[in-house]
Amino acid sequence: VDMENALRQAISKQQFQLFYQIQVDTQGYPLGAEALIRWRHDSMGMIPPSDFIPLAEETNQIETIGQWVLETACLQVKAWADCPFRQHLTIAVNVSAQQFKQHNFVDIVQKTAERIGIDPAKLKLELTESMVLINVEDAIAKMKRLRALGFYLSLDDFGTGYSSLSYLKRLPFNQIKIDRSFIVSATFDSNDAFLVHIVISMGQKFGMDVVAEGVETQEQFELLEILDCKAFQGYLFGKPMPIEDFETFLLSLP
Ligand code: G
Ligand code: G
Ligand code: MN
Ligand code: NA
Repeated sequence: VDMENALRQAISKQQFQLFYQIQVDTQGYPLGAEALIRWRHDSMGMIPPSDFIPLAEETNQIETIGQWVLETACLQVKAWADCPFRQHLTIAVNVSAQQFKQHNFVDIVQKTAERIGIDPAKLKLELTESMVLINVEDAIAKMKRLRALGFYLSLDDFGTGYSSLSYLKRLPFNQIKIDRSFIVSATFDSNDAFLVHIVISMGQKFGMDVVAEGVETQEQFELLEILDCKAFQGYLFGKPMPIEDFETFLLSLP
């Protein structure tokens, strides 16, 4: 199969779909969702992003796909903003390195949000450390502009990269997402529990929100609460799901 061409047709064939995974506070109230792309291929069925995002990057399709994700997420933010009880919900989108390095990335995001008419604070852009470190000065400049426009910046997969601490205080993130590898081990490895504790305190000191990713068990959730974590994401609260299911799911929450 010619995956590259199949991918090129995926938007016009309406084969992409965003799945939404809930983020909650300590009380279980919904804060928002992370949008995670899925590709429904004609014959191959559902293809996970790990299997096509790298191909999209290699074949210069990620900007187009990233734009589709951004638009779709903004339209959903807008739909919730117009709906009682849903107005506060945010959506986090994953930005790829190639998208972020575009010279006009900030303009693209700003124009899209403005055209659709959303509050930029409701759109969380998830960046990773590695993509920021490709060109730190350029990244900081873009991040400052995005912050000045009111967008919310999250540092995804925190703890998996290298030079975290020295850069972190220079990078204007609103939020740190603690990588799920630390959450998995925190309940049985006291060193990892301590690392999680340090990241949470550091976030508090720097005025950043902290969200724990990949929370799967009640035990992990309780430990994170003791460590003063205020926001949570993971299978314990909900798996990524299509918007229709997500809307139904929201009705079952406090
Ligand atoms: O559920 P999950 O299999 O969705 O996601 C796997 C990986 O794919 C994660 O690292 C996630 O950040 C990435 N990913 C999911 N959706 C998107 C997207 O819309 N754009 C980009 N660039 N990456 C995504
Ligand atoms: O890399 P990023 O954090 O953007 O991607 C999130 C990935 O983690 C997605 O593939 C998503 O489906 C997955 N995920 C979300 N919650 C859980 C969880 O509780 N456990 C596991 N194993 N994976 C999760
Ligand atoms: Mn993410
Ligand atoms: Na992550």
